Amino acid sequence: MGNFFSIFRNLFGSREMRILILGLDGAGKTTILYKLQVGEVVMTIPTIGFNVEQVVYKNIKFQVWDLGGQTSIRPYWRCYYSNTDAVIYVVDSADKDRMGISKQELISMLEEEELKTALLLVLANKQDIEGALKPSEVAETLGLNNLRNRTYQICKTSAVKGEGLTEAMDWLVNALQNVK
Ligand SMILES: Nc1nc2c(ncn2[C@@H]2O[C@H](COP(=O)(O)OP(=O)(O)OP(=O)(O)O)[C@@H](O)[C@H]2O)c(=O)[nH]1
Ligand SMILES: [Mg+2]
Repeated sequence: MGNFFSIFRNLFGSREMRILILGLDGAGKTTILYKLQVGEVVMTIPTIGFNVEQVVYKNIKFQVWDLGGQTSIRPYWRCYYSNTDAVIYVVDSADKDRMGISKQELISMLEEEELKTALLLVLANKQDIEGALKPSEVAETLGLNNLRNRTYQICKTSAVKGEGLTEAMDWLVNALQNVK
């Protein structure tokens, strides 16, 4: 029966994709979520716990989980890993001091068994800030070149200006369709 239903679901493409948005506090996760959902920049406060919203993009339904990134909240990220199709990992490209911590959190997340097949979209966010690291520099600092057995992409974004999000989501939609 399970198989029958999954074939059915795939045929109609109606399964919601489960996406996690992760990254350090202040990276811009909640801003990105609402920019995707309502197309507007919403005033945010630090997320204590999580926000979950449905986002429809190119006829695909995404259930997007935006988890708070503060140090005390990060240990709870793993409670949300099961059945995740993709992780959007958001980096504040201007926060050079914490790039190392961001890398550590990314690596320990990717080591989790439950995320073994999840796609990875890294957003080098806050590109509008002068002196922000370029996407290639963010990729290098995070060690993305060393990733093995992982479908990933890095995209530059400015959530407040709404730049780069379409390109990033297009990559995600394509990549998700390819693994179906
Ligand atoms: N300049 C600039 N500021 C941004 C950008 N994206 C988000 N911000 C600002 O960064 C601050 C933090 O954004 P949030 O979206 O709340 O960050 P968060 O990742 O959800 O943080 P936590 O909920 O604490 O984990 C807010 O003041 C945003 O307006 C961007 O692309 N450029
Ligand atoms: Mg938030």
